[in-house]
Amino acid sequence: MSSSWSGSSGSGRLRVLVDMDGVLADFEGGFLRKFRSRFPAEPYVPLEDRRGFWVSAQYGLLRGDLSEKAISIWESQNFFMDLDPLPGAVEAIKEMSKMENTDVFLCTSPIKHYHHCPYEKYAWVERHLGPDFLAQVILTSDKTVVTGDLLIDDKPDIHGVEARPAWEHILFTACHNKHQDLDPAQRRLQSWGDDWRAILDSKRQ
Ligand code: DGP
Ligand code: MG
Repeated sequence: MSSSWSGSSGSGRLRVLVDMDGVLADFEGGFLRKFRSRFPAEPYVPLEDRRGFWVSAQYGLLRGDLSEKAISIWESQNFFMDLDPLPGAVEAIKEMSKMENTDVFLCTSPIKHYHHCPYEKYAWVERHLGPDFLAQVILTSDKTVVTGDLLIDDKPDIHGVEARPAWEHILFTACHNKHQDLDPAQRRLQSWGDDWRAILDSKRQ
């Protein structure tokens, strides 16, 4: 690390913000499994045909009333709690958080139907990452106001009240964004098997 580098925090430490749904937790796989189990007679979108971030929008195009049915899945109790970790996610976050001069926060937007989601996100973190990680959870509907060097997130367009967020957005590849053309400057992390350590190192220069 160069001696002049101070990071977005000004502390010389690298601050990494990591999204949960679609990056640590398999939202798309969990959704499809529960949708098919609750509505076995209804059409569905196989993961390889998913396009666009909003699941409900694509289901609404398939048939108008399917949008509401899709929403009812992630508004149900235990939806967020039951999501499986994505391959390698837990191991990567645990390793990242033990790296020298590195602070890791989980930065996630809860759905507005708040009856289960916020509680279950904390419970998920406790179950899969351990109770010490609970202090690293940031629930926000606007990630642009959170300061960090990197935001690893599967949502292609992240906007909010801060026009120039401090972080560089690393697009985490997901079924809904893998076909999408990016701005040439934007970087992707294809999976947790991809070289996330090199991306972190590139920000320490
Ligand atoms: P994040 O991964 O932090 O960007 O959170 C986005 C949340 O939105 C996540 O819980 C997934 C959820 N989501 C996905 N598709 C839709 C949708 O069509 N409508 C709503 N309300 N939420 C959706
Ligand atoms: Mg996400």
